[in-house]
Amino acid sequence: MKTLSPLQQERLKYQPKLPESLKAGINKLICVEKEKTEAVKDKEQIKELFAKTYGQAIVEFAVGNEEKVSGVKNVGVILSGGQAPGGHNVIAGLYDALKQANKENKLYGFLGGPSGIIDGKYVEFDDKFIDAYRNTGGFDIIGSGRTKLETEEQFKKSLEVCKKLNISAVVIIGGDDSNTNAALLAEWFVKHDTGIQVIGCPKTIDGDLKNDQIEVSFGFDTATKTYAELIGNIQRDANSAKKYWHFIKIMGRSASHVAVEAALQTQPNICLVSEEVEEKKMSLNQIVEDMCKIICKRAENGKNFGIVIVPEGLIEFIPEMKDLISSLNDLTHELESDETYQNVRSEEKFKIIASKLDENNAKLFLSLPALIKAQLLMDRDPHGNVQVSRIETEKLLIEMIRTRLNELKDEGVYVGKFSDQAHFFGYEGRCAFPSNFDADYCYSLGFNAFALINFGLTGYLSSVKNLIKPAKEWVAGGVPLTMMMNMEKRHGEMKPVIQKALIKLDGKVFKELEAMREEWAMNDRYLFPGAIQYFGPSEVCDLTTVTLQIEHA
Ligand code: FBP
Repeated sequence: MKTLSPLQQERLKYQPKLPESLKAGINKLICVEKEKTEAVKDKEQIKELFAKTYGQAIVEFAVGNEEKVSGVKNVGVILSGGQAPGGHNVIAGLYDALKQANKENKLYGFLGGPSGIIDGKYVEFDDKFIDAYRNTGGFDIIGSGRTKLETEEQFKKSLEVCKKLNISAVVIIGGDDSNTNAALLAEWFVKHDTGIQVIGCPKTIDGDLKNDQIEVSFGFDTATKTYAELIGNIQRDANSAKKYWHFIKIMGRSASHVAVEAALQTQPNICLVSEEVEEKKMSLNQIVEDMCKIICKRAENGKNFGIVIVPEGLIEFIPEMKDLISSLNDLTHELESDETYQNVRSEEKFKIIASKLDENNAKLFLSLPALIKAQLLMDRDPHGNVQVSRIETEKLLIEMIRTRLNELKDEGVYVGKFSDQAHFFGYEGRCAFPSNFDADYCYSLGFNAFALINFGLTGYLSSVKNLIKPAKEWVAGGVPLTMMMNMEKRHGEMKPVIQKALIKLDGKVFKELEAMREEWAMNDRYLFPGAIQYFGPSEVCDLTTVTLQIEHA
């Protein structure tokens, strides 16, 4: 029996590229302080909550003249939140830098996400352990979890575990919520004089952890290329059979970056953008009406097929739905311990919920198909987010469109035949082998995280910039986590959190999509990107996403 596929064997040999500065060696680096920072919003509140770590300077690494000697350090690492291709390489980069700095250094991996540090569940890495995971997808090396680190008790337990293992720094690899955890833990460790540092690494396929300093989160490149391959294949099928409208929901919990990037790579007939829906205050009916117009026009031209991309987070951006979901968040939290509610059947639950909503929300809630009502009431994640990956927005749209097209048919406006196929691309892309870009980027982020630790920094996010250039020209450094924070309502309370980066409607990426939409809708301009290439010419294997190219051209 084989234990590794041929591609697995070949990928293990891939040598990730590092920026010039990091390549020079961990003990040769010098740390250059750049400008001091402020929180993006709610400055005074964030400053008060993060009195010890607020306002630090951005840093960049350069190569110095001398080789320094690094003291012995034990570090712990946590994978947090949803899987993203390249997580294993972050750990590999961190491990290699730590061993390069001092062979006596140790790296511990906390098991199952942030709960691992609280419960003291860990492994110690060695060369053999790490080597088996180089350039592989997934987070199975130590597992992941979504535990929110925020209580005094959790912090105290984490401290005990760190003391036991003599750990002086913790690296949290995660998205916006997980790096909010990192910021809180960093602050607590400084406030309690523990001497333990905390560094974050920007992970999430969603691409919404970005700003002037963080050009992209890791995993976005691989996931979008994987979805683009699948969409391209479906486009070929649609164009061959010419009989189905394919509705493809694409993962990305909040912002539409993944959907937009996948659309730029494939040029479908319709790509909804959640941020636009919110900005234009579009109702569900309006969205359906706009889509029906395109479906009718294509039918007039004899085209009863097409491709629609639906961002996973759409439902939360439709103003009326956003309001409803926000009320449902509070209500489901309130009813969590209500045994009568918990034990009744769905239909009864719907009635109880409707009786507690205001008139408009109750009307909207009751008008939704039972499937969607039930999905809207499912458990929130530990951060209070509704689990949009489990809401079948694509099916809701299909159902509403079918009803509307029947009406339009009766009025003689629609002359076609509507047959649909619903798809959800999410888990297909989250654990793919990291692309060359993600393999290099992640390895650099991990290596760089140790550089930040070695300079005694805490409350920083590992940052590698200049990403549309070849890896050797990338710029390594760190960005204070408090710089990205603002106050938001979670579980009914205002909390400090890292602000999500949404699609900017006046930004270059959206403008590019907007300019081409009409053409894509009527004249099929499908692109077929094919599979991610790991070996071969650089123009095919080392391409960055279209988003990065447009944003940083
Ligand atoms: P992160 O923000 O943790 O990176 O989440 C990414 C993500 O893949 C989202 O796109 C998706 O909505 C969510 O995780 C699904 O998570 P889960 O599989 O835990 O339900």
